[in-house]
Amino acid sequence: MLKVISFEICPFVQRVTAALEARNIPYKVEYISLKNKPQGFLDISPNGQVPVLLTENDTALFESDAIVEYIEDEFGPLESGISNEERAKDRAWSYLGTKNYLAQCGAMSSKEADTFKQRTEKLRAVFQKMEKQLSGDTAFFKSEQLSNVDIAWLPLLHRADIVKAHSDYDLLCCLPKTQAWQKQVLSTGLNEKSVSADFLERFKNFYLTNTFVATINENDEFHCCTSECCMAGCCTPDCCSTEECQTNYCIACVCKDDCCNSGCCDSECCNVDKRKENCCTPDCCKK
Ligand SMILES: N[C@@H](CCC(=O)N[C@@H](CS)C(=O)NCC(=O)O)C(=O)O
Repeated sequence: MLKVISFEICPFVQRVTAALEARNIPYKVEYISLKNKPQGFLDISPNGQVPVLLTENDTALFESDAIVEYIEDEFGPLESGISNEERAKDRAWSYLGTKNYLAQCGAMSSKEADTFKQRTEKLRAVFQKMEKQLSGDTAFFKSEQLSNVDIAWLPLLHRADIVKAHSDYDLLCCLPKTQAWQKQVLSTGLNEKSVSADFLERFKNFYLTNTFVATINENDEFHCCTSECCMAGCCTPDCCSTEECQTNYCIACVCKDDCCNSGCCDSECCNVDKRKENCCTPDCCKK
């Protein structure tokens, strides 16, 4: 049987186990300590990192990208009839997610507000790209069928969900299509099937204890504006009081244009497209 050498809260491992779970492929898991790596592990893992997949032939595969591609080659794709171009695009969107696993770990581990802010702004910029890419008309990334991209982003979406449930911080604030996608991906149950039974406890001990994110409360600037205007991806005049503009993600994080960074929008920002992307509404616009 396949064996995954693992560390309980590693997102790269979770991507691999989710790819196996999505195909119903049986596997065993061996957990190791990353602080005290066993020599047997170091002998088969050239980068000294998990995941390592031991195949049926006892061949050790490392690097999660390569392992996931092996799983697809060996056990078949999640979707059939994918062209080479589409596969390349899917890989690129997958990599955009996986290259940000460590950014999310870093943001969640931040001890200070400033560090947290810098790190989450970078991470949110990636989620904003996803928000533009999602059509909003399909359950999963491209269609009604789960794809490699959904699996690659699952660890990010899963962790964002746990953080939101246990602190007052929503990484996906004001990103309604990404939120809907998160819900669909998590509704598959793959998030829970792909981690250990004590994952939540370990995750909370590591990321939600003595970290800045754990201290966020409903009154501070990191709290998401959950009013309907914000959830619609655009703010109404009610949201756009100067104070709201400065303190809510509703404005602060969604608007990236110079005109918007001033806290409110000028008339040039207020064409229909910009309004969809940003928080500009005619009523909040100053000439
Ligand atoms: N590029 C690697 C990254 C894997 C990785 O960063 N694993 C972490 C745990 S999440 C690790 O093993 N860290 C121990 C170390 O780097 O010494 C992959 O995609 O497999």
